[in-house]
Amino acid sequence: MKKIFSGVQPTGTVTLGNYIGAFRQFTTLQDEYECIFCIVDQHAITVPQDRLELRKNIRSLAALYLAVGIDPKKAILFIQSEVPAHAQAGWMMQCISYIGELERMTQFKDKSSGKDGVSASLLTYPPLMAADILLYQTDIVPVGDDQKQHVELTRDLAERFNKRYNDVLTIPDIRLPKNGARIKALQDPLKKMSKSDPNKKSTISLLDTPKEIEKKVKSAVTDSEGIVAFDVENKPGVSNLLTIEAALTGVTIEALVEKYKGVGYGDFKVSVAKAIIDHITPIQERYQELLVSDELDAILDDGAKRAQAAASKTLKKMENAMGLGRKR
Ligand code: ATP
Ligand code: LTN
Repeated sequence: MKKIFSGVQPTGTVTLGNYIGAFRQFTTLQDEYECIFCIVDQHAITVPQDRLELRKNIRSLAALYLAVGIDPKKAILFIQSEVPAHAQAGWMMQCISYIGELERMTQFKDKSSGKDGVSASLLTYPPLMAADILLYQTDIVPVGDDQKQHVELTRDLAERFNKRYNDVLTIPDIRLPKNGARIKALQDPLKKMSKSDPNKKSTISLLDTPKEIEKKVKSAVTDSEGIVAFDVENKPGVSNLLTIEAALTGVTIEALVEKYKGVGYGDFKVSVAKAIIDHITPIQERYQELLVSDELDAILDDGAKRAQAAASKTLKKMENAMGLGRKR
C-alpha cells in the first residue's frame, strides 16, 4: 500500500482554505492509502505562540481531523513533538540544506519580510518538514498549492541524501486538490486565506457560527461589475466565492455561473454562505462531541506510538548512513 503523509500547523482555527486545500482530500485518501496525519506543533513555534493558546489549538485541531472524517482505525493521527524522531531527522536535514535554497522559499520571504527578530527556525522550517515526510518513506504528500515549493525542496534533499550517503529515502510526490488548491482571503482576494491572518473578516473558520459566515461572505471584496463570472485575473473576489461553492458542493464552476446568470452579488453571496453553512454544520456537531470525550487522548497516544515505531526505523537507517553514533 502506498503511503501518504501530511501535516497541519496548530496555529489557529482551521479555515475553509485548509479544509478545501487539505483536510477534505485526507478523508477520501484514507481508504486507498496508508495515511499518516500530523499536528505539526514544532512548526507552529517558528513564530511566537502563547502556550495556553497553542495547547488549545493542538487539541482543537486533533478533534477537527476526526470530525471531518479521519478514522483512527485506518489512519495514524499524532502530534509532532510527541515523536522525537522528527526533531532528530530535522537536524540531519538541516545539515544537508544550503542557506541559499532556504532563503529562496517564498513562505520564508513572506513571513520574515519587514519583521524584526526573525527566528532561525523560520529559515530552517523546510528541512523539518522534509524530515516529517521522509521519516515515513512517504510516496504522496497531499497539500495546498502554497506548499509546492517545500515539497519540491523535500525531493531535492532526499535525492541529495541518497546520493551523498546511501539510498535510504523514498522520493515523494505532491498531490494538489483538483478544485480549490488556493482559496483566497475574503478581504484581499490576491492573498491566500490563512488561519494566522490578523484580519478575521478575511478568513472563514470551520468553527464560525452561521451568522458570522453570512456576515463575512456578505462583506467579501468583489468588484463593481455586478456580473457573476469566473475570471481569476479580473474578478478575483467573485471567482474565489465560486471556487468555494464549487469545491463544497461538487457542482462545476460552469454550472454555477449558469445558475447565477442575472443574479446580483447580494443574492449570490447569500447563496454561497448557505452552501458553506450546510456543509460545515455536521462537522461542527461532531467536533463539539469529540472535544469533551476521552477518546481524543487515547487516539493521540496510540498515534504517537505507531508513528514513533515507523519513524525510528528510517531514523536508524539515516544515522547509520551518515555515521552518527555507533553502528546499530
Ligand atoms: P498559517 O497561517 O499559520 O501559515 P495556514 O492557514 O497557511 O497557516 P497550514 O497549517 O500552513 O495553514 O496549512 C495546512 C494545509 O492547508 C496545507 O496543506 C496547506 O497547503 C493548506 N492550505 C492553507 N491555506 C490554504 C488556502 N488558502 N487554500 C488552499 N489550501 C490551503
Ligand atoms: N508546512 C506545512 C505544514 C507541514 C506539512 C508537513 C505538510 C509541516 N510538515 C509535512 C505536509 C507534510 C504548512 O504550512 N501547511
